[in-house]
Amino acid sequence: MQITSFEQYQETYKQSVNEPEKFWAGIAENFLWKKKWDNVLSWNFSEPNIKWFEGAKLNITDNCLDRHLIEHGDRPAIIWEPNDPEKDSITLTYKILHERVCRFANVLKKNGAKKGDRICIYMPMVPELAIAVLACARIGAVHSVVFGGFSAKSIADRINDASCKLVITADGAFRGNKQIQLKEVIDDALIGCPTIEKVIVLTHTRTPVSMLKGRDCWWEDEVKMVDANCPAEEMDAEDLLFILYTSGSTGKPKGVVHTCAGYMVYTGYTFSNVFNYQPNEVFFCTADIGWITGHSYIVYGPLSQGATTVMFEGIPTFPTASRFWQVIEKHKVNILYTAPTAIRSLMGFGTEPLNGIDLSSLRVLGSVGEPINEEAWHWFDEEIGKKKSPIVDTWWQTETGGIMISPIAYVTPTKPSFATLPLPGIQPILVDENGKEIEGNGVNGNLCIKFPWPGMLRTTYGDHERCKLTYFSTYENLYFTGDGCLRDEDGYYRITGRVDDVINVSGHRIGTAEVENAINMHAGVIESAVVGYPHDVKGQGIFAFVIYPNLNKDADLTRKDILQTVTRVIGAIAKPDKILFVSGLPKTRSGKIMRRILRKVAEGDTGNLGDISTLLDPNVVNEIIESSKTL
Ligand code: 6R9
Repeated sequence: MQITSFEQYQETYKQSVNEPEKFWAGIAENFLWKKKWDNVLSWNFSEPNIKWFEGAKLNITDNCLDRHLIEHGDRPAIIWEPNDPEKDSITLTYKILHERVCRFANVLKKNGAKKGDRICIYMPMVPELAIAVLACARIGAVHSVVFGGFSAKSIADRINDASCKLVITADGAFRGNKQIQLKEVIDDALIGCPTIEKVIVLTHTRTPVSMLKGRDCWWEDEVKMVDANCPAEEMDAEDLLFILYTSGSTGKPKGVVHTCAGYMVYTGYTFSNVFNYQPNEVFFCTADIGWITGHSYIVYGPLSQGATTVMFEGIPTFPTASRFWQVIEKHKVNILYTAPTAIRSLMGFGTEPLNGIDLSSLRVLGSVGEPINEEAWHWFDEEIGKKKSPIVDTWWQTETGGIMISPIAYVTPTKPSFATLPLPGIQPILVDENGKEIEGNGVNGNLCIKFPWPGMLRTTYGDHERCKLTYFSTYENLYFTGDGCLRDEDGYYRITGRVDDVINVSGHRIGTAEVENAINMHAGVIESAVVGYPHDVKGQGIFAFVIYPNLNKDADLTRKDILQTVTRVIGAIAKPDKILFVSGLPKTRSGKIMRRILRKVAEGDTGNLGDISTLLDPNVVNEIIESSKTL
């Protein structure tokens, strides 16, 4: 199923559009099924109702583990690199990973988990995280992984939204020279989570934790009490595989739902093609499993293809800015998949951290999460890829399950800052505000997809109407991505960024409304408005305009207080980079905040604010501009 030439890509693409069902059925033949499908696809985008491979029976872990055992049981499945370079890395072969997943799956059963139950996972980037994810899939439980940077309140909201029954966590996590007390955060969260019956805790940082009798147990004790024999649960194609929460335009994060068969086929196919993965190569995706990139391209995609996947616990700059490059040298990484924010941050250290490090194993480079600027693209190409490794700039989303628009390594001619062309099976279209298709090349518009693909979301957990409203109602019969996009003269796509109220900070999606809600919870705050602004390393930074009439402490301390509140409510990842105290916000007569103006102020571009005559009180704008000069 690997495409090896541009002509073959063009042919395959044509076929995939003309006969999508035949195309995807052909791809699905490369996987292991307990029973094959009766029907490849039934769909409509109006409800929406999307079903792929209906009637098929499978378990994704049979595909990620069991099917590799006979021929490749001793091949490394996961190479784990710890935060501290002085500690040993760990290699789990497919045989060992299979054994440990089965054993932990039995632990889950012993603790009352069954098919269909939701399980929250809040863990550091250790092999046990991948094991926990796969063990859920093994027994048909639905995992909901929450990134280690979220607060107790965010975790509680997610646990309650999905009525989770179990939590899997660890005492703590290492991140550079910091430690995060994961169990403590979970204890705080669980005060408000009546559905949780059991908490399984892995020992990792060896920080003291409180263990509640009857509810909490140790991972290490539990695995001793069960055997390692656990046949995979037979799942229907459209049974839920996982929920992953992501931010949108409104205040409340949505639980994006992915199902078993389509997600498996799509992540496996895209992994194998986009990265041109060859047997025995080492693939290193630097994301955290708490995000979709980690789900699809650390765990499921690579493992379903029998690949060796690197899991890195640390951060690119600890203990020094050479760390990423040392990991690549040490494990002879062939394919590196990372984010523009990491590239820009490392670029800031120059080439000195690269001295004496052998990067010659690298063959393919990948980028994901946000638009990659040309400067970062060229640095990546020249300094890391030595101009011999193609860069795949992969555009996709939590909702799409896998990569959608991207070069295929060694197949698609690349162009800096362009995600280039749609993968086979993906039918993008650009539309104007009224939903009218913008045809031809050299055009700009809102990016939509007009035909289903196997990896797409099926619903938002517990609220199908919201899924319909968010993605399928803006434009009739189209999936709306929320991104703006340019199609250039060659028909190449370049993603220009979100057109909704979502900010992309270091590749993490953060809703402006979410941050505003958190700031508004702070005592003394009357109202706030949050916008994104260009940031050299993070891509976008968070700028908050806050009405706080009685500044009785000094402004700096109040700013820090507000940051504390945001950290409590959402997590440290949502902390504004800048807070400006203002006495009013620019509102229209109908009471809507004119964010366009605030964005200009945040960018420092106040020369031409456009028409402000519809504002209730145009004076507010001058005042905001004046005080912004004091920041
Ligand atoms: C995989 C992931 C999705 C949003 C998406 C877009 C931005 C992702 C990009 C990109 C430009 C790329 N995005 N990849 N923008 N070029 N190669 O990141 O999922 O966290 O859901 O974010 O990220 O704005 O809509 P997710």
